[in-house]
Amino acid sequence: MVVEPAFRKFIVVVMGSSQSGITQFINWVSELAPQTLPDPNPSNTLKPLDYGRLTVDNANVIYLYGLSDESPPGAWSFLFDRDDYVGVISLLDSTRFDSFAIGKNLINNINHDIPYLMAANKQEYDNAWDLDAIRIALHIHTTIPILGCSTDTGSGIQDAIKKIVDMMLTPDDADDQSEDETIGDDISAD
Ligand SMILES: Nc1nc2c(ncn2[C@@H]2O[C@H](COP(=O)(O)OP(=O)(O)OP(=O)(O)O)[C@@H](O)[C@H]2O)c(=O)[nH]1
Ligand SMILES: [Mg+2]
Repeated sequence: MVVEPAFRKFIVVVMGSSQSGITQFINWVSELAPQTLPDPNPSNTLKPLDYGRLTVDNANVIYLYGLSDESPPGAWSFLFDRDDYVGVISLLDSTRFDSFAIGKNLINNINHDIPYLMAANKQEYDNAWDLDAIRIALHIHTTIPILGCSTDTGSGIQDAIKKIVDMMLTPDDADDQSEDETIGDDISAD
């Protein structure tokens, strides 16, 4: 008898500063035409979030949600509060130091049992910070992956998705991260 594998739903929240490339990231990965979801609050004052989906196979589907600092995670807390696998990609604009600080502060506001990695976008620019420099500047512990990517060329995006899915499937990594919450020291971009 053939046993069908259990269906798995992966939630990937892509968070970062405005203009870091969140919309392009999600649209690059997603099999759907570009989509957004409206603010769930009655006031509807927040920016809609980007939404996408990637069907890996019959048993594994990745749902992507994009939050920027204009759509703070608090308003979308239901995304992080579910039984599905949840992981976060913190998207940084590698050409802008202020984007690093915002990305890090957004990460500080989520439950650190959730696995996360940093994706340094716009790496193809000559003035892009390299990954080691970003790690040093932000005091990111070596247990947190920092991957380079470009949502213009597509380089590094699949690697980031694969990595965050791996991290969701290996909760021990998340435990390691939670012990390293010191990476979450607030920093300012001035
Ligand atoms: N060269 C280059 N440009 C990029 C890259 N990613 C995004 N951009 C550009 O950066 C700008 C912002 O990209 P978006 O995907 O709209 O970024 P966002 O974070 O969704 O921005 P907002 O929703 O407006 O806050 C656009 O002009 C993109 O074309 C990249 O990897 N390389
Ligand atoms: Mg956008």
